[in-house]
Amino acid sequence: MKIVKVRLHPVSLQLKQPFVSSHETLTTRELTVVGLEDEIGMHGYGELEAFSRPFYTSEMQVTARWIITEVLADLVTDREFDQPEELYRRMDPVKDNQLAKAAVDSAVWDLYAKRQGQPLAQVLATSAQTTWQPDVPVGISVGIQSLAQTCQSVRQAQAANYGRIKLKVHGNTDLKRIAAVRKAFPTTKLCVDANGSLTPAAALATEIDALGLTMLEDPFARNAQQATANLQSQLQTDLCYDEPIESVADAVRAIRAGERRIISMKSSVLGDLTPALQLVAAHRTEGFPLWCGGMVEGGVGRATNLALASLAEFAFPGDLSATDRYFAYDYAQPEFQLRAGQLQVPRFSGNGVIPQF
Ligand code: OSB
Ligand code: MG
Repeated sequence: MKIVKVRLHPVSLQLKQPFVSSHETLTTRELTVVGLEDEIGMHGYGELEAFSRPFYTSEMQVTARWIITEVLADLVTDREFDQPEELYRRMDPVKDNQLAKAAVDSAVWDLYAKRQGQPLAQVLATSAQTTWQPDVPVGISVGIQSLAQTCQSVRQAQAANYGRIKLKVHGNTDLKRIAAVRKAFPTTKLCVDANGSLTPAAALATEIDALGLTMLEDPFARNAQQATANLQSQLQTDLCYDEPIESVADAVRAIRAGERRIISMKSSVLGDLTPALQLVAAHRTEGFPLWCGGMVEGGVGRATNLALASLAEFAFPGDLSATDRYFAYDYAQPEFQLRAGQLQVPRFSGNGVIPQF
């Protein structure tokens, strides 16, 4: 098969409520859908997950769109290929720019699955020699807000049967808010994501352990590897890396160095499904627990992530909440609805959603 045309479709989704992390406040999710057309007129779609500003990653929507139209499109067009991996190798000469590559790669996988008449989840499971489940337990990420609002969000998440509740935190002093949430919900399983906002301090490990968390994601800035390894060695609580994992090698190195015990995989940050499957393979040999992170995706990105998170290797529910947790309206149909804490992998071929532009 071969790609004959690459198209970019910018979309903008209004968040129902601002989503606050220690990096930025999101009120609008600007996205780009990459549409590929092949030689027999079939289409594949992938989502560009960069944000509008370079606070979470150095890539932004505007820079990544440029990389795709001016560089990547040419590399993948009019080249015969049998497997997505072959086309992915065509992008190797381009340094970094993983989110841009990921948008193209996930569109290639969608197209490849459609050509086979199979759901993306099935095609990924075959490629990774594993199994997938049609109903995937999912978790919710709760942004930074007041204590009362946080408690209300936890209550709502429990009522909706989310399988994992993750609270964003900003800085050491904000851990007091988490301690108060813990007091209000003594037995609820809670995770915390600091997005690198904590600073090493004498009593930090004790304070964190007292919260009784399932895991703490990204305590320190991403280059603070030694501080993270020291913290992990003092903690009962498992640390999880999200932001420092930009490659399979990063994950394996950090596990072996004892910096953390759990990996949150963002397939778009890795460069998408081709490297994501390599991380699944690394998980098998290294044995670290793996789960699927989120980037406040629109419909196509959510569908891609859900296919990945449906693989048997994912140990915890991913940050893959229902469409209506963030958006009143999504550009892709069908939207994802939560049933008993699970999202259903669409039964159609490819990633299973149809974007409407
Ligand atoms: O750090 O996991 C993160 C959202 C945007 C950028 C980074 C992160 C997040 C989330 C939300 O935590 C995940 C989601 O629900 O998509
Ligand atoms: Mg995170």
